[in-house]
Amino acid sequence: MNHKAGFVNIIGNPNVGKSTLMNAFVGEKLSIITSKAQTTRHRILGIVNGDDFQVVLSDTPGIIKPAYELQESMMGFVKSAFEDADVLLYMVEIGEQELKDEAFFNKITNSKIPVLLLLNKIDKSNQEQLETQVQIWAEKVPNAEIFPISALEGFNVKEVFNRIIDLLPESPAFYPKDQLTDKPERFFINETIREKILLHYKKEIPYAVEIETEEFLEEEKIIRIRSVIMVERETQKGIIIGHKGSALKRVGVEARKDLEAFFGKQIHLEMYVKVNKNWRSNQNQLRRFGYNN
Ligand SMILES: Nc1nc2c(ncn2[C@@H]2O[C@H](COP(=O)(O)OP(=O)(O)OP(=O)(O)O)[C@@H](O)[C@H]2O)c(=O)[nH]1
Ligand SMILES: [Mg+2]
Repeated sequence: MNHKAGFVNIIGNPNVGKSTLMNAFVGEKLSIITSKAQTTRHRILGIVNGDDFQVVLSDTPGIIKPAYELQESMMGFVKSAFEDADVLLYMVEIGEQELKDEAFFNKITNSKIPVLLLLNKIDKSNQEQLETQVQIWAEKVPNAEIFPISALEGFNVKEVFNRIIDLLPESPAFYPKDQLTDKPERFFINETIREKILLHYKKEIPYAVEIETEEFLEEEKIIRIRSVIMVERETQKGIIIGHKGSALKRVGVEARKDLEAFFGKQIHLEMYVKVNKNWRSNQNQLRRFGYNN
């Protein structure tokens, strides 16, 4: 049998469920998921391998109008995902009517490559609403095949995957067959900590945070990790730490639990908070954190 392989890139508005779908395809929690917009900041590969196929999925940040350099860079990842896709997965959620950025939307409707429009979160809708939505999107994106799905409950996910395989070109694998992602271990540590911060802090705080893992020491029975939580201002540092360190402690307890599951090993996690003034608008700092594209 001939081997198929290619790039399948997931794009769409913030919070529609892109990362949930990628994790469902891969069967691992590669991307963090929260109910807040702009959870994903990077382009993250999730590779699904079979004997005669390799699907290289890309999870991308939700499309927004950038207000500062970090967000510009996030939109750069989305742009790159248009450039190398063999199949585009354009995800919308029930109730949504438009992609806010017109230029991106035009790229989708004028796409020369196959577009699967995934109408997500149908577990939250009824038949009537679903039919109306399918009609709306069929008119807006006539070049797409529409799949109503629930990434969370796994509804129609297998069907979408089978269609992807149909559409992939014949090609040898791009990555070793035992590889699951392009990101190193430290990336997943940073993301796990950032997820807990998105979950437990309000308003602007999570958006002002970046994590850097300074030390990753794997011993026989334990992995020792030291990570810095960077904030933009002194006042944010106090908020992250909380009264007698209680807020930071909660982040540590929860992140450690997830990391133990991810690595299948005991974890010792040490964290401290540092001010890195206006890092979100500083090109050098952004490059250092992997936002160069
Ligand atoms: N009810 C329902 N909720 C879902 C479904 N898929 C995702 N969600 C929820 O929607 C929220 C956002 O999910 P994510 O996967 O983080 O969305 P995203 O598109 O990656 O978001 P950004 O990275 O911020 O652009 C989370 O609370 C998910 O649990 C679904 O099929 N049904
Ligand atoms: Mg995401």
